[in-house]
Amino acid sequence: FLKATAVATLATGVSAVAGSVKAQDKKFTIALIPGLTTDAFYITMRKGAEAAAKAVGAELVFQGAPDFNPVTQVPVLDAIIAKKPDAILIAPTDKDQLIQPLKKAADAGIPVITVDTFIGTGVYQTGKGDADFPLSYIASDNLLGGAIAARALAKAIGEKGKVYVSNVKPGISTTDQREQGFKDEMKKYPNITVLETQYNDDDANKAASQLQAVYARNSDLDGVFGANLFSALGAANGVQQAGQTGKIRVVAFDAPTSIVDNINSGLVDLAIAQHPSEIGYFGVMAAYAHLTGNSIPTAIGTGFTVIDKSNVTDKNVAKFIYSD
Ligand code: T6T
Repeated sequence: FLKATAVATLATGVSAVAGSVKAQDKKFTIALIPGLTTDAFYITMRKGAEAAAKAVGAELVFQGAPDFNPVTQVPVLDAIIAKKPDAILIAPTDKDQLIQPLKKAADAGIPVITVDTFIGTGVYQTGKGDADFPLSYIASDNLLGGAIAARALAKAIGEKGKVYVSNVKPGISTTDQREQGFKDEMKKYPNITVLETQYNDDDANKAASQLQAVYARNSDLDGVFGANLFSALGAANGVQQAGQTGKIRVVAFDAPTSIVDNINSGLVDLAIAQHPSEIGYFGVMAAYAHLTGNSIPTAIGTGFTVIDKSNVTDKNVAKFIYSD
């Protein structure tokens, strides 16, 4: 009799546990819409997101456009909304133009979290304005990144001379903030002139031609800040094509694999590596926490690793080089 009771209790216990596991274990589908698909930054972000999805048993859907442009990103977003995922993580390609398209997702009851870039002011859940509805913003501190770049470039050129920012286009929260952080910090260097920003539309070839054009107009050009992967890559190529390696100094945002050679050759002084994998990981974790009834922070800041000749071979640094 005793034995039978024990078995019955055990059996009840097991089914209770199985029941609760089942209730919590709904397989969530989390969509990640990058700024563009063919960018080592977002490829690396996807890896972090996949790792987190695996850890919580969620399915990750990664879908994006081939270029960094609201015109191509919005249709991808619409297609994702139509599939009704449990949550959307997105790097909005414009601060304003993605507000209404994302509002459609929120109105359809799909939680929205922005990763890397933000909409509106990037301050969410305030109850104010038309762009506070995303639950969280998970990204690097781009103002700080711009300031780090300015200090590094100022140091490289001996705190005097002419520099400019090679940037994507206005309206992107990340690159706007990097430029702002850079220019604010440069105000501390009275002997440095910051020339007009050159916008390349995320096209490295255009950034390379612009470098040569700026140099043609300013034979005393001392440095350039490449405010994202393609801007930096292109500006560095432009410096090399102009035969100015080591003379026109380059500070790069982002760290694709090619940055290693460029640092070793002296073409690039320093690269500010973001931690895209961390952004993806915490993006999925934040979505999962929300979906399972937990509150989440409205902003999560991720780190940087500054890479230069002195540490590029250190494996704790090299691990932040982006995946191809
Ligand atoms: O710099 C990243 C990202 O942070 C930015 O928003 C857009 O450009 C990159 O994806 C690099 O290409």
